[in-house]
Formats: sequence, structure tokens, C-alpha cells
Amino acid sequence: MAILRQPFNTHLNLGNGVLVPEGVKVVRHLSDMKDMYQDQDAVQHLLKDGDPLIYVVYNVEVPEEAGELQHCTSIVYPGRVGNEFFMTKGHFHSRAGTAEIYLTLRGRGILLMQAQDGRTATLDMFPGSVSYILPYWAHRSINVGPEPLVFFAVYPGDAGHNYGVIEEKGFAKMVLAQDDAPVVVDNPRYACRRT
Ligand code: S6P
Ligand code: ZN
Repeated sequence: MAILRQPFNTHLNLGNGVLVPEGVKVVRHLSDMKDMYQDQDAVQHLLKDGDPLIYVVYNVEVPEEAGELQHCTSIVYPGRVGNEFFMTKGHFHSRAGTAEIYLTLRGRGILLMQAQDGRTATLDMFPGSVSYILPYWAHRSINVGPEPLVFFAVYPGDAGHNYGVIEEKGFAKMVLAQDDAPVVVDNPRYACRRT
């Protein structure tokens, strides 16, 4: 007999982004994404003193099926690797033609996006910003402020995550601190990796 499902609430702490129940928790340290940062000397230096926590995601458990809606909160901690701000790995969706919405609750961030043809776009993330990520665009969130960047995301149930392209090629742009302010610059390693 099929299990009858019931509508359900999850409690979102608007201050720190933690969900109760916390669902499936994903934790990423620097060692999980060390090749994604530009300054490899800075990576090694940081890893010698420990392995900084970069971000945590709390995912409400929902079937990965069409018609469902995945939803989760991400908390990207403040910090830098050299001059590069802490950031998420970034991904396309496995079902690439699926959009996503990010509602920022706390902190300051830059949402870096990239189309399959290499075009890029950025949006500012700030409390109350509702960012629409287009279908077919990869996306990465970068904390450019002094406190945790917290945002709530909703996306199709069967979207999935494709990390491979970004792990291999990176994004065409990167976000660096210049005099403590974020600047979006070309990623010099991106062109090399395309050949
Ligand atoms: C899922 C959505 C976010 C990210 C999260 C971590 O589609 O875009 O929940 O998964 O911010 O980023 P990443 O790139 O490590 O999955
Ligand atoms: Zn996504």
C-alpha cells in the first residue's frame, strides 16, 4: 500500500538560517574544494593551520521527482583564501533547464552565474534580495561581507546537481577583495582550462 504523505512545516531560523529539523546537512571545508581557489600558496597555508569551514547547507528531505520542490538554506561563512572570498563550489543542475530562486536572509554576497556559452552575470545578495537563476545557468554564491551569508533556495524536485563542468573549468570570473571591497575580475585560469 502506498504511504499517504501529509503536508509539513519546517522551521527556518531567520537569524542564522538553520532548519529544524535540519534534514540532510552538507558541510564543505576548504579541503573539499581546494583546487577551486586561485591562490594555491594561500590554500596550503590555511590547511597547515586546520581546515576552515566554508559553508553548510540544510536540505529539507523531499523526493527527487518532477512536481516536487527542493528547498534548503545555505550558510557561507566569511573569510578569504588569499584575496578570494569564501564561496560555494557552484554547479549546473543535472536537468539543466531548471531555474532556482535564492532569498537572502542575512549578510552580503555576490551571486555569480554562467551560461553554457560562457556568458556571465552577477547579482548582489542582501537581506530581502530574491534572485532568479535562469534555467541552463551555473551558479555560485560568494560571501563578500564580514558576517555569514545566509540564503534560502527553492528549485525543482528533479533538478539534481552537476558539479563536473565547474570542477573542471571553473567560472570565467572570480570575486576578489581589493582594499576590502569586492571586485569581479576575469579568472586567468579559465582560458587555460578551456584548451
Ligand atoms: C541547490 C542550490 C543551493 C546550493 C548550495 C551549495 O540547487 O543552488 O542549495 O546547492 O548553496 O552550493 P553547491 O554549489 O556546493 O551545491
Ligand atoms: Zn542550484
